[in-house]
Amino acid sequence: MGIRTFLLVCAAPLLITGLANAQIWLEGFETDGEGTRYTSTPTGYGDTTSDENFWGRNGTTELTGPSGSYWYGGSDTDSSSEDPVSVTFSLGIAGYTNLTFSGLFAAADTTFEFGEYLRVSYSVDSGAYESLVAFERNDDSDLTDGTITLNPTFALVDRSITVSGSNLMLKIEVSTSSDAEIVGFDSLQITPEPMTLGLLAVGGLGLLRRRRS
Ligand SMILES: [Ca+2]
Ligand SMILES: [Ca+2]
Repeated sequence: MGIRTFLLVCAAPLLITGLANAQIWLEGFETDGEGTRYTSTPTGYGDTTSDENFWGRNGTTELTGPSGSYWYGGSDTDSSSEDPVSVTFSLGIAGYTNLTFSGLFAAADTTFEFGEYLRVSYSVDSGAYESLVAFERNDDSDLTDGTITLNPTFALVDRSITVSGSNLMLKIEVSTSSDAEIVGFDSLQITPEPMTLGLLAVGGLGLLRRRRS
């Protein structure tokens, strides 16, 4: 084994570990990204220090356990000019096929009515939006996706996305009808799935093998 191959073999695990930790995207709302990192409809409104009638960044402790100080969300959103309200994110995903979406989600422990929700959907290269995760009102007046029931402490939610394209649009839509109905999300992330990394690793080893033969 030549010294160059030896160094490549030594570096491969570090490279793969690095890729495993590499997020394609992270949005934590610690600074205002309206119009640059995301687009809200209507444009984010309300005071970041108030939990009443808002759609945008919020720094209150009405929802607990966000990442950092700020999260994004809303309450009484049907009193705005739009219902549902939404926020969209545009990401470059060229070269990736198996992705994981994850985020922290929470909702104040209150009485939601039927027809109120927090939904996350996605679109690849301007195609139709498809549902990724949908928290809908159940018989107990909570918002749930059937597995995770939202409560005032942020909980981790993740989903796999298989994609083929160069642009991924993520859209979060919310419909609620009172100041007490606060929903929020934070630390939204897209990471490559382990399968993708495994293939990269196999591809890398194949390259080394060819170099050695
Ligand atoms: Ca945050
Ligand atoms: Ca309501």
